[in-house]
Amino acid sequence: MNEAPARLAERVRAGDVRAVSRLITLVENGAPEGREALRRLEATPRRALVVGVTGYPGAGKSTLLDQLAAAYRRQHRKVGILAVDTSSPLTGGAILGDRIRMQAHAADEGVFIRSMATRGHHGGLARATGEAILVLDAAGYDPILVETVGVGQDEVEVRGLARVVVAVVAPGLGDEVQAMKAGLLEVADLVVVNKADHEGAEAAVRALQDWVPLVLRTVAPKGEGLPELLAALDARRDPA
Ligand SMILES: Nc1nc2c(ncn2[C@@H]2O[C@H](COP(=O)(O)OP(=O)(O)OP(=O)(O)O)[C@@H](O)[C@H]2O)c(=O)[nH]1
Ligand SMILES: [Mg+2]
Repeated sequence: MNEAPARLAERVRAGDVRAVSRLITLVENGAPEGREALRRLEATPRRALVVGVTGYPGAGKSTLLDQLAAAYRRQHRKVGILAVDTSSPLTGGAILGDRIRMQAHAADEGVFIRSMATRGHHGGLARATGEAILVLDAAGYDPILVETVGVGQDEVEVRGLARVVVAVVAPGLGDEVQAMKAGLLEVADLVVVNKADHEGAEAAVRALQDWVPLVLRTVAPKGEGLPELLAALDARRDPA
């Protein structure tokens, strides 16, 4: 009987960052010992608030995640961030970009950041990301923030994984309202009109209010609107 998976699971449960990282890699690669360690974690109660953040490229998802992570750190919570990259031509640069923008948290042991490439496999987001969420949850990360680009199936799959889904749009990125009618709005619990410092933000908010119960405005780099977003997310936590 191989004891390595049991030990790995134990280290994950103890919050060992390297074990978390290693297990996610094993699971991504479909390694049997990864599956075995994961199986041992499945009985761990799921506690984390899982937040899906989706929206079109460049809307400001990563900037917003960065601000959310900073705010949660001030509350002394361990934050997990999964940036899902579908490696489509549209999002090919996402991994590097996310890493660079997240460097502020690189030295912080309380923030775990991982880019996940689903490499275009159908359903890949749900499988690999769902398993990574389980690992982070078992290791005590709460909240777990998952960034996906809302240009395909990803936002639908993230709906199945997240307790709350935030759709991020920006005014002036084209016909975002029409585009959102096509799918993003169906999966979103709330919509954030980011880049509210840009022209057209007010009109975007008004148009969206007809479609979703909650529309917030943010200027992510300045942290404007962040307290309202944090409150909206907290309201969706399960009662303890
Ligand atoms: N003026 C303004 N710029 C912003 C705002 N939020 C983000 N940006 C800028 O918009 C650009 C894109 O922001 P990101 O956070 O990378 O957007 P993203 O949605 O994560 O992009 P992808 O991951 O590539 O889809 C960056 O240059 C940000 O600095 C905002 O509220 N106002
Ligand atoms: Mg991004």
